[in-house]
Amino acid sequence: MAKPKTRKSLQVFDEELRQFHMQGQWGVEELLVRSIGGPRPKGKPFLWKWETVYSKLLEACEVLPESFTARRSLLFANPGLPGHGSTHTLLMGIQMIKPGEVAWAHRHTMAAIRFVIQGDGKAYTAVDGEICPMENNDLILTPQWTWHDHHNPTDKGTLWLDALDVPLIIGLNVPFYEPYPGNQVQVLREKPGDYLQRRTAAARPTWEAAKKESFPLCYRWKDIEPQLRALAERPGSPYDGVSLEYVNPMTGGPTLPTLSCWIQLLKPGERTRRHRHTSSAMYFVVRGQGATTVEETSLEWGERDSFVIPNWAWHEHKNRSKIEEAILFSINDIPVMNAFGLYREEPENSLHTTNAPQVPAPSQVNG
Ligand code: 1HN
Repeated sequence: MAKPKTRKSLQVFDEELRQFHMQGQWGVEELLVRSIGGPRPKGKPFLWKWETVYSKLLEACEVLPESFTARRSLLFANPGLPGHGSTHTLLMGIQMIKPGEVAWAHRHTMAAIRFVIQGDGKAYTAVDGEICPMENNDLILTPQWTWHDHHNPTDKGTLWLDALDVPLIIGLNVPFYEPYPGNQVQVLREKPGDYLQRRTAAARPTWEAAKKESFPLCYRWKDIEPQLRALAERPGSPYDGVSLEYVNPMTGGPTLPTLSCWIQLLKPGERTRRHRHTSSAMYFVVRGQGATTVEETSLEWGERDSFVIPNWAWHEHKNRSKIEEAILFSINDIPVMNAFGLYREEPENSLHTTNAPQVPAPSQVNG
């Protein structure tokens, strides 16, 4: 008599598949089920106090007396993403170069922005040979694969915020890096702003191929601040106050293909409405005092503090002053989300109005 055939258990079968470097979809299903209602925020809400950052920067000047190819930038490591970045796509830090110092040129596929914290307009970053003077609150772009070095010919330390798309580029496994030949300073153009002005203004040379995204654009605070002020009395966004996105004039889009920069003003006493979105952001407090509540964590901020809002985390901002406005600079990965149709935003309380099935209650039907 033939022995009854015993059915192989799923567990044994899964193990067999593993030996052949295969996996059943049912193993992935769990991941999908966990995503009902959206992703879990990646990383933790966290705040870095300026006092600590600045004192560590001064120490870094002693323990790393010369920077050359490496940068004296203290990076914000999200406590929920060890070794990965400030958010899952962005890396932010504060850099300092000492009087007389030059950080030699290099280039990489990571794109960067600099937001100046302490600069008198004589220190500068050079991008593809273009001299970009650094003055307080100026924004300078270092698009991917452009040569860049930093120069401080003044007698005071120069400080700025670095923000890059490092975790995204590493995640996509497309990092390329090159030090400038001979580990040197790049050949600089003579007149600051000249090259840029002739190529990004209303007319450009016809004998050069038109470029779009790799210009070392500089956004001067003296131009941005009046724009922000001019809109200060408007209601702005209920979620972000009077918030402006820096525009790349060559594309009409965000500053860079992978990251966007915002400047936002919160009126005295203003409290924004809670929402969440699939993009993540890093913030730097330009002016003012307040709190940003991210999920259950209240991040109490003051001037020059930095903080992180992980993606898909509920958050709201509050300006704690009844008299002074607050100004926040931030970077986000919205362009990446938009590029793939993955940007989603959810305002508080919308779950009940948009996602839930609209079934009228029996009393409503009858009455
Ligand atoms: C970088 O190249 C700079 O050039 C600053 O100033 C910070 C952080 C990670 C990777 C590259 C710079 C950086 C960086």
